[in-house]
Amino acid sequence: MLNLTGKNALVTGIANNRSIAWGIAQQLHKAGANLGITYLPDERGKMEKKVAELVEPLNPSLFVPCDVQNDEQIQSTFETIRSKWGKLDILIHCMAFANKDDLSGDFSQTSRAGFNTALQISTYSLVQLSGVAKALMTEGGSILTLSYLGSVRAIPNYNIMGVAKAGLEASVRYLAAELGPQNIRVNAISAGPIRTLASSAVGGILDMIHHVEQVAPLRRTVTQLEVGNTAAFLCSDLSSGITGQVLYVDAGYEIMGM
Ligand code: NAD
Ligand code: 0WE
Repeated sequence: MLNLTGKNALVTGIANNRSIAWGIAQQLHKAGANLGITYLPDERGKMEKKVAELVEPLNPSLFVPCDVQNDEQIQSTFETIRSKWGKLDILIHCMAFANKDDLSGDFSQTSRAGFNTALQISTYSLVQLSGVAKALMTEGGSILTLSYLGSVRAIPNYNIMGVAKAGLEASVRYLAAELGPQNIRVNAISAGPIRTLASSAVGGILDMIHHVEQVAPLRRTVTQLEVGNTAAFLCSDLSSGITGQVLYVDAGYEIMGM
C-alpha cells in the first residue's frame, strides 16, 4: 500500500491550482506525507497570499519563499527544515523558466544570457537543491523532478528548454549515482503536455494537446493528479528499487512513431 505517513516532503513549484506541483502536493498529502511548500516570492507579496490560500487545506507545517536564483533563500529554506523537521525524506523539484523570446523562432539565435537563465533555473536548481537536501536526508530519501519529451526530441519552439531538460535528465543520473549509497533515490517524471500557467503562455500549446489526443495510445492527455499519483509512487517504498530513471506519464505518446 502506498503510505507516506511519517515522511517529510518539500514541494517546490506551486504557482496556482493548475500547477503540476499542486497535483503532486495533493497526492502526497493524501498518502499521509507531512508537507512543506515553497513559493516564488514577488515584490507585492501577492504570490505568497495566493499560494498560502491554495495550500491551506493540506495543512503544510512549513511555508517558505524560495527563489532558486537566490542562494540565501535556498540556505534559509533548508535551515528551516533542519530546525523544524530535523530530517527530510522527499524533495519535489517542479520548476522551469526560460525567457519567452527563447521559446519561439530560431534555436540558433538563443543568446548567452537566455541560455544561462534557462539552465540556471530549470537545470542547475535541481543540482543545487539536491546538494543541500542530501545532508538532511539522513534516513535515505527520494528526489523527483519534472521533465518533458523535448529533452530527447526536437519539439517545435521548445528550443532552449529542450537543452535544459536534457541537462536535467543527465543530472538525475549523476545525482542518482552519487546519492544511491545513502539510499537517496533520484528520478524524473516526463509528463505529457498539460495546460498550466507555464504551458498556456506558449503559442500553439492547444494544437499540441489536440495532436496528443489524436495520437497517444490512451487518446487523451494526462492530468496533474495522474502525475501526482506517479510522484507519490516514486517517493514511496513501493519504488524502492528504482533510481536514475525518467518515467513517462504521457498517455503513451512517447512510444508512437507519429
Ligand atoms: P507552473 O507555471 O505552474 O510551474 C512552474 C513553476 O516554476 C512556478 O511555480 C514558478 O513559480 C516556478 N519558478 C519559476 N522560476 C522560479 C525561480 N527562480 N525560483 C523558484 N521557482 C521558480 O507550470 P508547470 O507546467 O506546472 O511546470 C512545472 C514543471 O513541470 C516544470 O519543470 C515544467 O517544465 C514541467 N513540465 C510541464 C509540462 C506541461 O505541459 N505543463 C509538461 C512536462 C513537464
Ligand atoms: O516545460 C514546459 C514549460 C516551460 C516554460 C514555459 C514558459 C512560458 C512563459 C518555461 N519558461 C517559460 N517562460 C515564460 O515566460 N513545458 C513542458 C510546457 C511546454 O512549453 C512549451 C511546450 C510545452 C509542452 C514550449 C514550446 C513548445 C511546447
